[in-house]
Amino acid sequence: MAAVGGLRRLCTVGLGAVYRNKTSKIYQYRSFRVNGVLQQQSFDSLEEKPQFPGASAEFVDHLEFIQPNVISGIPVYRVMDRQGQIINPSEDPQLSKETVLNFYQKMTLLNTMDRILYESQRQGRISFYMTNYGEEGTHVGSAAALDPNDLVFGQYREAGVLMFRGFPLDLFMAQCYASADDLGKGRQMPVHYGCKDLNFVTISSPLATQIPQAAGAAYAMKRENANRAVICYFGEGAASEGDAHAGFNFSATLECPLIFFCRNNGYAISTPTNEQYRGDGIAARGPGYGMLSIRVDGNDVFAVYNATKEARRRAVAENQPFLIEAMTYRIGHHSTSDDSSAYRSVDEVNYWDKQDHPISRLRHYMTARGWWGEEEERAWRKQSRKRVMEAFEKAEKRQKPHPDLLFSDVYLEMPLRLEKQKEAMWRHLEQYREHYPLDLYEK
Ligand SMILES: Cc1ncc(C[n+]2csc(CCOP(=O)(O)OP(=O)(O)O)c2C)c(N)n1
Ligand SMILES: [Mg+2]
Repeated sequence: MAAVGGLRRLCTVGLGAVYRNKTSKIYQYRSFRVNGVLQQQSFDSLEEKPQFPGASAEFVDHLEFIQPNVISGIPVYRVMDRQGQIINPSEDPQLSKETVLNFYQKMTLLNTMDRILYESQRQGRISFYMTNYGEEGTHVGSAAALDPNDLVFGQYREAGVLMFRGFPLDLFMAQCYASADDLGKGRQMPVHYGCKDLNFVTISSPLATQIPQAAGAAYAMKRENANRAVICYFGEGAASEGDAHAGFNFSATLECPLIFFCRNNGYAISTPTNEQYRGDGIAARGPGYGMLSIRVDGNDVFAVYNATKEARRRAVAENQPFLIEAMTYRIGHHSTSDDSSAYRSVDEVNYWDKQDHPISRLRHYMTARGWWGEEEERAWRKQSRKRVMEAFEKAEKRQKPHPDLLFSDVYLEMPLRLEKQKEAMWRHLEQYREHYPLDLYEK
């Protein structure tokens, strides 16, 4: 309770303004927000009260440093226990059978796609891959709570969000295989998806760059009065970047309809959270920025759904950012360039894989209602694998994009230096033709 009280106090910090009335007496009005509602308080400047414009506070006459653990032990909101039972019926989102089956099918389809693309990389068919194992609940729960018009900024481990929005398997495969069907025309590394029609901004690997970009986009939406929100996903490691601070602070001060969604999966490549930060995770930082914040169990798809839905509703209604820290676990290696057995134990990974997995939790929920059984599971696994394999075979056989596309889409009119580089590329390809499988590329 003490922590919650502390949070509330910190959330109400605001700015002061000075006015002079007819009798030339100085009055101060301090503005602050309580649960998003603007309040004003006046006081006489001659009183022994702090009047600094940068903080609302009282004077004290004893020296005391604020303990870093003032905000600690932020609770983890959940709806289901590990056996998929609803803990508090009033928190049950009461989604229809059809909706819940769709959640489950998207989570497992993502899992199947991950397995096949991961294996493809191991076989040398694609250059790189990143799996989403263990984080399926954070993707589907949050994506389902948004409006399709809301704009998504991802980090790179949010393929399930794009899948939930309807990005077809063919296009996932086309991107990873850099085929001629890829929306990015084969110019990005695998998993750097983007889709304008689905309001999903193309992934860029430099960590945290999406955070200030999301703040800017949300500010534009607010100014347009567009009734849209932005959601910005990032890892707990990316939250250590300076860009994260810039994005948090801009969105709070400019009061932007933005949901910051941190996937705290325990690791940033080989850096565990206990080396990544001090303090109580990422949610604890929200009050420092004047942001409403919550920590949720990211392996509970309903908790993620409820938290995102409410944050989305209020972000748009009240024009303010929200911070959601979804606690989860990265079951896979960081990427195909990583071997996580070098820095964590098999037992640790097994715990999350076997005992606290978002997919099995949702399955328990469905089984208890008689919505899903062994037979459905077997049929769905077979069908989803077949769909993924078909898309994979199609992408592998498809030609690569025309080499000229290396040079397009950056400038409206191609600068002379790029023209020259393009000519040099073709001269090189002509001269060393036997070394380049040009027949694999579109003409
Ligand atoms: C600016 C920058 N620094 C370093 C890297 C290398 N790098 C790629 S992913 C990563 C870890 C990120 O961890 P986290 O944000 O927790 O996301 P997760 O991979 O756990 O989903 C690092 C250090 C990078 N891409 N960009
Ligand atoms: Mg991480």
